[in-house]
Amino acid sequence: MTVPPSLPQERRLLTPVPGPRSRELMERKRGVVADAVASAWPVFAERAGGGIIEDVDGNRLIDLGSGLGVTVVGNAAEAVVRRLTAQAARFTHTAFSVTPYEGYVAVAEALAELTPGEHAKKSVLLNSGAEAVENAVKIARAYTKRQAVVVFDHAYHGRTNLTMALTAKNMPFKQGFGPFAPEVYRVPVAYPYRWPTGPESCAAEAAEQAIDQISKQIGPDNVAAIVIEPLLGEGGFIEPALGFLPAIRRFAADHGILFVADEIQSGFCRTGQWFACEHEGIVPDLIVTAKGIAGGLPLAAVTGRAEIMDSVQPGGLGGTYCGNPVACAAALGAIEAMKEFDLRGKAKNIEAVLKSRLSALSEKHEIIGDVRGRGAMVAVELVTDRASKAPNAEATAAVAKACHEAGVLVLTTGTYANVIRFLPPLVIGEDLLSEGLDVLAEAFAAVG
Ligand code: PLZ
Repeated sequence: MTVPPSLPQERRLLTPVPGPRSRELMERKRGVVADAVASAWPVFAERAGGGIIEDVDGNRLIDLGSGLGVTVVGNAAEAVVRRLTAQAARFTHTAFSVTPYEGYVAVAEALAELTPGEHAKKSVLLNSGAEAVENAVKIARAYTKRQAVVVFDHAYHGRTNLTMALTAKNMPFKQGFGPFAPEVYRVPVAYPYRWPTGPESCAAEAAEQAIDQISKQIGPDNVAAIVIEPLLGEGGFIEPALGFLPAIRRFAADHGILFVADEIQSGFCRTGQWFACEHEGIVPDLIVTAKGIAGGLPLAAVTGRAEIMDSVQPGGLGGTYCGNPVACAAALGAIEAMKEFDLRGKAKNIEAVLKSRLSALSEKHEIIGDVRGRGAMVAVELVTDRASKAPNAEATAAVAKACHEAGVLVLTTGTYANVIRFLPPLVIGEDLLSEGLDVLAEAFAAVG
C-alpha cells in the first residue's frame, strides 16, 4: 500500500478553508518569514498521503498538485518511510566526498538502468533541481570546451543565478535579481496552441527558426548544450509539437552539442513513461532529474554518457549535502513503489480521466482554449475568447480560488498565468480524482 491506512481518502470540510488554526499560523508566518516566500494557498499541512492533504483544522483536501509535482508516489509512501527511517537510525550524514555509502551508488545504478539509452551511464547527485541543471551546464562546458547554452521560450530551469538566466519568465523569478549569467541564448519552442501559422506547421517552422538562430546568431561550434524540458512545466505544460524535439536532437548531434533533457518535473512516471523524452524515442546526452525521484526528500541528479561525465576533473563536482543518505534511501523507496504499483500505468489511467473530463468541460466553456499534456501532467489554458486567444489570467485565478475554497488544491502556471495544471500524486484514487474534477466543473460554472 502506498496510501497511509490512517488517512481516509475523502474530502472533508470542517471549517472554512483556510480555517482558524491555519489563519493563526499564517499570522506567525507573516511576522518571521520573508514576504517573498509566497504560499499558493494559506493552508497549513498536518499530514498527507494518497490524494489527501489534511490541514491543521482537520479539513481533508484533494491534492491535485503533489507539492509542485514531487510526490509522484504520494506523501509518506510506505516504502519511502520504511527505508528512510531505517537509514536515519543508522546515520544521517557523512558527506559522500569524505566517507561514501552504498545508497548513493544504488541510486546511480537505478538511474543508469531507468534513464533512456543503452550506453554506459554515470551520475552525480545534487540537492535541488536548479543545482542539478547548473551542474549539467558545468559538465557540458567541461566536456565540449565551449561556453554557449541554448534554452527556449517558456523554459523554467530554476532560481539560482545561472538557472535564472536559463528561465524565461521575468515576474516573479528574475525581477530585480540581475545581472544574469552570460552566454545564455533563447530560441523559439514549438508551442502548438499559439504558433502563428497553426499547429500543423508548428514543429517544422519552430525547429527551423531555432536552428537558424543558433546557426546565425551564436554559431553551433560555440554551443556546449541545448537544454530543454521535453514537456515544459512552469511555462504552461506545453507539449512541443511532435517532430520538434527529434529535429533539435539531430541538430545537436550533428554539431557536437550536448542535448540536455530537464526532466525535473516530467520525469519518474509522471507522463506515463519513466521519462517524457521516451515519447519520441529521444536519448539525451545528459538527463536532469529531481522532484519525483525521492518521494519528497531533497535530491536531484545529472545522469549522462560515462565519457561526458568523466571529462570533469576529480573533485570538480559535489557539495556538502549532495546525495544525502536519507534522501538516497527515500529515492530507493520511491523507485521501489513506482515499479511495484506500476505508476506508469497509473499515470496513463489518470490521463484518460483528466482528458475526457476536461474535454467535456471545454465544450461547455468558451474560456477553455486548450486541453493538453500527458499522463498525470495535464492542463487547461484559459483565454478570454477562442478567436483572440487572449490569455485569461483573471478567470484562471478565480477558478483556482473557487477550487481551493471547496477543498481541492489545484495549481496555476504558465508564462501568462492562464493555465490550470493537474499533477496529482499517481497513487490518487479514481473516485477522489473524479470528485476533484466535479469541484473544478462547479468552479468553472460559477466563474462562467
Ligand atoms: N526545472 C523543469 O520544474 C522546478 C518551481 C516552483 P528546484 N519547478 C517548480 C518554484 O516556484 O520555485 C523546476 C522545474 C524544471 C528545474 C526546476 C528547479 O527545481 O528543485 O525547484 O530547484
